[in-house]
Amino acid sequence: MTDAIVIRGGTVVTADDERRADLLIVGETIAAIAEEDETLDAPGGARVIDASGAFVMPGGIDPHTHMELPFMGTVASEDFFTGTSAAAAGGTTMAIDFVIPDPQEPLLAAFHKWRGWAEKAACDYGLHVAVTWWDKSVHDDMGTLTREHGVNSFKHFMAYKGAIMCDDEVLINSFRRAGDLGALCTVHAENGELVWALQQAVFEAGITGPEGHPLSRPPEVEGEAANRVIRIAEVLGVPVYLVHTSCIDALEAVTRARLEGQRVFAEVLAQHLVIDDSVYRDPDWDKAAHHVMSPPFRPKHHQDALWAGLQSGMLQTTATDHCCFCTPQKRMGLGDFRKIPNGTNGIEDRMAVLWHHGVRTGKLTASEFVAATSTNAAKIFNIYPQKGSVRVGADADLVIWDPSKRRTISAKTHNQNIDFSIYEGMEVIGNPAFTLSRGRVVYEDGELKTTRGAGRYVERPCHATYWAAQNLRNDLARVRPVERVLPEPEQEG
Ligand code: URQ
Ligand code: ZN
Ligand code: ZN
Repeated sequence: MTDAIVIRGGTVVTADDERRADLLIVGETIAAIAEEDETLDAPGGARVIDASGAFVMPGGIDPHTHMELPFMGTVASEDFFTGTSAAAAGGTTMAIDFVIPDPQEPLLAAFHKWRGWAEKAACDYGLHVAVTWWDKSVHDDMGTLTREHGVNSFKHFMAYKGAIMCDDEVLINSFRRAGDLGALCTVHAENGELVWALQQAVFEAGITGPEGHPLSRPPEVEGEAANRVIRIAEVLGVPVYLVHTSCIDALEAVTRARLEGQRVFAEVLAQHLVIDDSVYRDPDWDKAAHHVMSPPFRPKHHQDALWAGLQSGMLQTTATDHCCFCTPQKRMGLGDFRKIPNGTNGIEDRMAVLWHHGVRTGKLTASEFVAATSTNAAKIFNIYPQKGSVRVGADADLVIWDPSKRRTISAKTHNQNIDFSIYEGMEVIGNPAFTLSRGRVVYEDGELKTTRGAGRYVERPCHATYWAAQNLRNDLARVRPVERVLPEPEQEG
């Protein structure tokens, strides 16, 4: 059996447990998982991979990437092939990217455009679709996308005024529609009107360099939007997922809602856990501009809260928001920080950064690491256990993780198509030895073995619409009767 692989001697780690077990992969799926002390025989012709001393985990799922995104007058330098290849080098075997229609661009047309770009992917991918405007056609396209194209999540940008920003009316229309369809609403929560006003004020005060970027988007701007969108979702009785939760202000809004039983999910980016806002004070304009992304890097004390959010389960997923703009592109903002394309790298480094700073420090167990880098995203976006699990019958998307393998992150050696790294010089201990995508070895001992176009689009079915109904019932039961502040009407004489 030449399409069989036996992974021998490893410790299988899932979001639930860890145990010594051999695996047999036949074709694209996991065919057998041995008992603890059982040695799996390798069928004739099968390849045997020695995983002794290593962990065998579900391949990472990065629920937030932007390959070849047209944005701020340019196009992200990482495309679907190079980006999903770099992902594989870092142990990630699936990315969920974003279709972002221009305002007035039909959602379905944008979806098909992105599908064309993504054909070159090396590993599997999904597509969230952004709702950037509203009319009856958007309402209808959302139905078609859920029924016929395996889209179960719709993105909303509360920032980027004058471009893709949604006002409350669009949020409400879209959230109600998504709730009826059983689809999940995801949100970039920053108050775009405040950002716009602060950008003008900072620029007019003569601050034109990258240091102006964080001044125009303080944590309060994210906290306000996070709270507002969570409240909108609560009243409408729909679940909501906050992407790139970067600060205490937003985390507090998420925590309050979750403690009240509201169905709120939240994501944190690996970079927000380990990089702080001192990067914007780098005297080298380029280095400071490399870190211009939104929400911006925050003062260091926010990191402790974000790690606690992961540990407590208030933050369920980790992502990268991988959106690459090379230095010449960043220099479009020379003299005006408002024009620096927003975005950074990260898809190749997320898992090693989380392992080194999370598992090796004792903040996260290996199982919690698997939950945060793969399984939770698979469950929230409804592709579990096909993805995000180590189970018989699941896709053989796996990473064989060597906890002792050292790497110093550098743009000189990374596989990402970008001329810098926000993690430049960071040593990480714990890296992939092998990565498998649907049963094929795509990364092995430092060498990429990806094939252009081998990745597949993963359809993501909607959750049962009970989410909407259940939430509405919950909320109606929980809505506190408004105290009658008006005097009782005069009793009819
Ligand atoms: O906002 C996003 O998520 C996209 C446009 C990537 N850029 C960024 O700065 N996060
Ligand atoms: Zn965003
Ligand atoms: Zn993004």
